Amino acid sequence: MKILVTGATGLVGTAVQRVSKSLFPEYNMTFISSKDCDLLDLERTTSTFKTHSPDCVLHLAADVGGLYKNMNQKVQMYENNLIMNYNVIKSCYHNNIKQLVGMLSTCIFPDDIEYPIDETKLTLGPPHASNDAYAYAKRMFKVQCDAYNDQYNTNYNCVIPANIYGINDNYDLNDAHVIPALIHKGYLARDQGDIFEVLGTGEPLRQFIYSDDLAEIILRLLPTLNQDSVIITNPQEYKIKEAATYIAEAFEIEARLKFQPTASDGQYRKQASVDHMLKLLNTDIFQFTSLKDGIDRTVKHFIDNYPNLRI
Ligand code: NAP
Ligand code: GFB
Repeated sequence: MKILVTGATGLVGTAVQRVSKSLFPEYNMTFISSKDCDLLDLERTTSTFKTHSPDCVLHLAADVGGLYKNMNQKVQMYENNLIMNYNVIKSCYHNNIKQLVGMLSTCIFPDDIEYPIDETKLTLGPPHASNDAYAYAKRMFKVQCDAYNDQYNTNYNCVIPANIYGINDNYDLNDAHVIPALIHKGYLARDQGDIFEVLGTGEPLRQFIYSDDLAEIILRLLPTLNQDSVIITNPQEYKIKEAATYIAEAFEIEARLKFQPTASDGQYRKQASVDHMLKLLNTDIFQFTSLKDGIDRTVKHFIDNYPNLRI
């Protein structure tokens, strides 16, 4: 199976590179980043897909960020993701590529909803205001995939992760997701003897999936994915304060942990069900990396590779 992967240099892209080499040698994988092809350029994207002519495009590339990037850069998050996704779908169809797998996120589901979230609930209401621009761009990806599947009988679908973390993340102090942002802050606090500031109350709940676990599940499901989408995450929920405490312990700065309760908490909860994922995996358990182990591994990689990371 010849698979072309966009977003190769990213958190998930590098995890797919590692995991495919070790666990899925039978897959013929090609990885591209924006240096190989700017997905905002339709002509370039169509010609790149024609050159590789894969059986499947695994579309990981996106303009991605945490709560604060989503609140402060709504225009960029909407336009870049809408255009990239539009170009990828058009280029797949133009080149008669049989399968496309794209990435949504559990944060794009309605905020006011009965938990757990499942794949049928995506359009039951508006997403949380903190990331509505990004969320609607992602929802439009699914609308366009469904339209092609309906009209041209294509096999374009989406996987829907919760919050992902792991090595090679984006650690930008303002734009990153919570775990990489706090790992960067923890590193600086330890070295500069500063307080370790966690924004918000620490009370919101999140499901976190380690990047290599996500990559393994996507690669295991890839050959059987059909037109409906599937939520993929470690189902365990953690308070932000629990994740922050694991990070403080990894840097041995527990005494310096301080919350900034006046800062935004963002969405309080987005608990999603993994029933469909387990059914597709044909199992009732998957051995996920624990949040503590995943954070310890990511902190060690950060310390060993600082500053040659996306900081
Ligand atoms: P990431 O680390 O920020 O990586 C994004 C990738 O997209 C990078 O490799 C980047 O390549 C590429 N990219 C950005 N703009 C591009 C362009 N114009 N043309 C070509 N490539 C471009 O993101 P990630 O965390 O791996 O996310 C992967 C996917 O999972 C995304 O679709 C995201 O929406 C989704 N997702 C992420 C999370 C999360 O918590 N991280 C949660 C749910 C869903 P360059 O480095 O060359 O620019
Ligand atoms: O991962 P995160 O930035 O985004 O997590 P979301 C935000 C939560 O972590 C909020 C707390 O409760 C914040 O108050 N937090 C504490 C921090 N300290 C920090 C910090 O230093 N940086 C950050 N970023 N948060 C995102 C969506 O929502 O979920 C994206 O906006 C994406 O679109 C992602 O889909 C998966 O989990 O709130």
